[in-house]
Amino acid sequence: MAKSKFEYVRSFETDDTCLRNCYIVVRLDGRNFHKFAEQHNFTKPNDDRALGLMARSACSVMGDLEDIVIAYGQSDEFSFVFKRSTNWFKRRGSKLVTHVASQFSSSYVFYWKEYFGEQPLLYPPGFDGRVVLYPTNRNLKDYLRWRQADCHINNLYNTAFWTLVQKGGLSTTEAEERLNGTLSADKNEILFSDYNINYNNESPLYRKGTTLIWEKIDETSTKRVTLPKEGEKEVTFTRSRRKVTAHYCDLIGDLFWEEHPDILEEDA
Ligand code: DGT
Ligand code: MG
Ligand code: MG
Ligand code: MG
Ligand code: MG
Repeated sequence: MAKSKFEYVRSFETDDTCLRNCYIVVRLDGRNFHKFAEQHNFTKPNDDRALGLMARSACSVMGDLEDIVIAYGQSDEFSFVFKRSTNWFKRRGSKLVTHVASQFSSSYVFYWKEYFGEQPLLYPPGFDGRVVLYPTNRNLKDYLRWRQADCHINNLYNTAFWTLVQKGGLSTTEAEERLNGTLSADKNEILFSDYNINYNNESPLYRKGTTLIWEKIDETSTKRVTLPKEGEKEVTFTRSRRKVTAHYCDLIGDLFWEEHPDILEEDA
């Protein structure tokens, strides 16, 4: 077909191909979730329904989009790591980030009821997305460690803050003043001495965030079959299937990475 005289406008499109050999990370973050959480009565500091829905939506992204090897989420954010050799959408950054963001957002709405029951979704939530490239395994692991350290710092602060308010009867201003200038050890100490809370016993979902990876799951099922000589017989089948599994584990040490050597490819 002949090209129209308007065809030249295509040349205005810019090339956003992600550099080869790099891991492609797409991070989404809920838009104005401070307000969204208030309006939907999220429990403070952590709402199991909200965190569950985030993870469910991330599972949907992993299942529907190819080549995501690991995802990590906390609060209103989720990061998705594409394997470094991915050629999905010819590594075009805009395609990758928009597909992840739209699949995630529509899943968030689609699965809302499974987590919030009859509580209505008051307006359509949105998520921003960005693309970051990491050239080495060390950089990629440090990226995830950075997000998990952020989870830890925020969750320790929020746990101390809301304990002071909910159990200690302090106003939010007083709680803020009480925590001003405190170090991690001080916050642990406040929780332990004044409220008998051992922070390390708080749910790992809150302290570590959610890590999603692909794992081989052996599924056994039994079927009744009719064999020519033996007649009807019960037979057990074992099938190996790839499934997204959730973990609430430490990513900062080396253990997780040693236990899951298949997640990352060798550095070139
Ligand atoms: P943004 O991202 O610049 O559009 O603005 P926000 O408000 O989304 O800010 P951000 O992403 O830095 O902080 C996440 C907010 O989401 C934070 O205000 C607390 C809220 N949030 C996330 N998870 C929970 C939860 O489980 N419970 C409650 N109460 N709030 C949560
Ligand atoms: Mg933000
Ligand atoms: Mg946000
Ligand atoms: Mg956030
Ligand atoms: Mg199209």
